[in-house]
Amino acid sequence: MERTYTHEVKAGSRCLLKGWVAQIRDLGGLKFFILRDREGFIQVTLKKGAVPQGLIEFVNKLGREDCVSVTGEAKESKQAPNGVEVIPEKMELVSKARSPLPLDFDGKIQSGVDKRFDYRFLDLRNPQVQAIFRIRDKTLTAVRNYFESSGFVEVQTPIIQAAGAEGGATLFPLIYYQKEAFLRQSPQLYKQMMMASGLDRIYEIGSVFRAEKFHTRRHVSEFLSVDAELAWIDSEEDVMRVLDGLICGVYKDIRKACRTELEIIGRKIDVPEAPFKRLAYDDVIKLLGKEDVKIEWGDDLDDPHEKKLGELMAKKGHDWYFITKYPAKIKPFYIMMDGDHSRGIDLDNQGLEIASGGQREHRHDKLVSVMKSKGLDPHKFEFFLNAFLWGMPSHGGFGLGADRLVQQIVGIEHVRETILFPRTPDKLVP
Ligand code: AMO
Repeated sequence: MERTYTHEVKAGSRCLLKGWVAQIRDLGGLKFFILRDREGFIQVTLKKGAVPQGLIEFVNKLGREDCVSVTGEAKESKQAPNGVEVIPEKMELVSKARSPLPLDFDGKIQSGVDKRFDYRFLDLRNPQVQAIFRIRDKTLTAVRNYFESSGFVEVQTPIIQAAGAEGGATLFPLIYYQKEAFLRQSPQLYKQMMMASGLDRIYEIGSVFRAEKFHTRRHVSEFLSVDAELAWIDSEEDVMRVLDGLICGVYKDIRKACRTELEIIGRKIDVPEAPFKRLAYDDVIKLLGKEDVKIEWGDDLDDPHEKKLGELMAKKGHDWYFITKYPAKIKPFYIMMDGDHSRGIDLDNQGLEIASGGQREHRHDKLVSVMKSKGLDPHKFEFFLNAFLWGMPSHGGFGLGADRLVQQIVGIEHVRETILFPRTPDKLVP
């Protein structure tokens, strides 16, 4: 007989269930336990005299979180949680669980964060925690659907790299056959090189690494980056249009595909309306200047600035907004500069940066001079600069933090909750 999941059980039919013992109750002549599987819960009922004595003895020895398989007949029941109960004919112990459990994962998501991550496999038995990862899965499917339907080609570029693109401070070094190498901070240089290949529109979904020194609700040391790059663009507006479409597409798909999961975590989401507000950096400074957060023209936006801006934008009805025309001095060398300003953009949602990108500098000589002005040695980037020598189209793109996107969709305080085994400055195991 094929396995039946709990949500497939119908009164009047036979079933084979496999799962964990979530609860046991003994009312003397009546014993029952709740079996939990990936899809939910079901009650297994044993009435003395109505089922073989061997099965009663089997249940007497059961403990919480034992793995069992149950073959039986499903019957309608007013008392059972879903209106159905299973009367067992055969039961097998697949594995015994130790007692006591090191973690109580029943009910609401518990505090005791360290313990939860130490025993993440148990933490995930909480349906609310599991729902986050189902939503994460569907988010990535939605991201792929958007790109595939918009003419993007998925690529994979190296994780082990000889040079970083996002500054030396957050590089993780490693030894690569007696040479120094690094874990990538971003596929930046490789995705740009692809623009000289003729593939025109590419995307990559992959892990990137940052040796972040601080502990915040939005930083981890390893995160999943959704990177896109498109050629023959007129300006950064073409990049923002892709982000408009991507975010709306994801929210639309999630609303449809994750009804149950959103209900489990008690979350309601609306599909945002595009195009999102474009707000120039200079206007951000003017807006924040009237508030009690200290910032001057040329400063990057830190957590308190982003939060405050999020509040101000929410009042104006904008949950999603772009910050455009950043100062040249705070944007990396690969962004196209426009005098004191740049064509770099960020996309924020309710005070949290979700994506960053812009139009790139595609003119070789200009690129080399910006590199030098930012104190970089162009010789170290020869492999990258070569791609600009034999016909490089105008191009632009973005990197989007997939974990932060899931964080916003599920509405959870800390980004690490969206990662199975998060890496932070003090978390390397498990
Ligand atoms: P940036 O460094 O802004 O840009 O990163 C892109 C996006 O990645 C997410 N992010 C993080 N998420 C979790 N933990 C972190 N430590 C972390 N750091 C960044 C954010 C951010 O917006 N190469 C450029 C992108 C480009 O221009 O195409 C880059 O990596 O959501």
